[in-house]
Amino acid sequence: MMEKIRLLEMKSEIAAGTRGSSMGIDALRIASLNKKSNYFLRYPLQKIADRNDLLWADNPTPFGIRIEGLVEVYQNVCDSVSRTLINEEFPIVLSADHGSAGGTIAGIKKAFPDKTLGVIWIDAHGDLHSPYTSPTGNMHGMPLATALGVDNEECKVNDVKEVTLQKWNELKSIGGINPKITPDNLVFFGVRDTESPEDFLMDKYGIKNFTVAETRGKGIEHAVKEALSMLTNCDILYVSFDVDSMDPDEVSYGTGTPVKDGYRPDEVKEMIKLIIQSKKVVAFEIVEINPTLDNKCNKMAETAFKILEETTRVIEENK
Ligand code: 5AB
Ligand code: MN
Ligand code: MN
Ligand code: MN
Repeated sequence: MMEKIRLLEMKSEIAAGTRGSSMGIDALRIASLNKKSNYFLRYPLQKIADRNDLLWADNPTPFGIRIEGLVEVYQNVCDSVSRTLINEEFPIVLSADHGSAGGTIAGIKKAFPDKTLGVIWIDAHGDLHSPYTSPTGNMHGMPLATALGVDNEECKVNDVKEVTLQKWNELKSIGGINPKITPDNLVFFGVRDTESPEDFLMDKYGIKNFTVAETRGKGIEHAVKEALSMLTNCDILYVSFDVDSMDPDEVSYGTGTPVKDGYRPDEVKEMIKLIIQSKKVVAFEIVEINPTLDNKCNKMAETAFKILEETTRVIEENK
């Protein structure tokens, strides 16, 4: 059966500390124009409302910057993702920063409340912070903690205002189910830049991270097989692809938080393809493309577009 695909465009960049990722989706569009495939005409595309107006407002919540806007963003993403899934379409979420991905997870869980959801998070970062532990207050470092429903108060370093905690609790409860995933159903690929509160959680819950070296040492196929075998109890999977998982030299630093020693584009492309071939993936997301930081014109988006196109092809042929 051919899977019906729906593109969801989420330009929210309020959760990042660096400006410009809202232009990432248009950068993908520009990259697609160099191809004959008419990617952006082939699939229905739905724009999801953001709160980027808050970028020009005062920020009253230092350890959860613009968190009140992110609550709305989560709700909007959750609604669109769940509606797409209930209509038996496959959502490909094109997002600016990674902050909204907790809303994607909320939407999947809302659509499939009785299914066990597994998450494969391809990223240089753990994105496991809470307002108590974040070194920056940037919400794109926190989406997985909202999905896991963890506050990590044991590792508290910040004195967080009551209003921030209220909004944090709202974030965790979007979609009506909290927690949405359990730590044993989360697998990382490429995480190499974490802070100690995140390391604490990864140790405490034994969250598996396939490092770049381990992935290469075992071979992509073997590593993916192992990851999938850790997720056999999951009925459905979500793949979240943060482009900073790739090596900045390969993608010309076109992302807000680059970290050296990442994957090559062909490695992530292969990895995502093999994961999708498990036939359990119900949603895919790509995030954090920032053309304003790209030091080689639009190379990041061009690279990301090739991965997106191939991933879409595999989704279509595999369902
Ligand atoms: B991304 C950092 N851990 O919390 C923080 O790009 C970086 O979505 C977070 O993975 C990076 O600010 C978030 C230092
Ligand atoms: Mn991320
Ligand atoms: Mn990242
Ligand atoms: Mn990033």
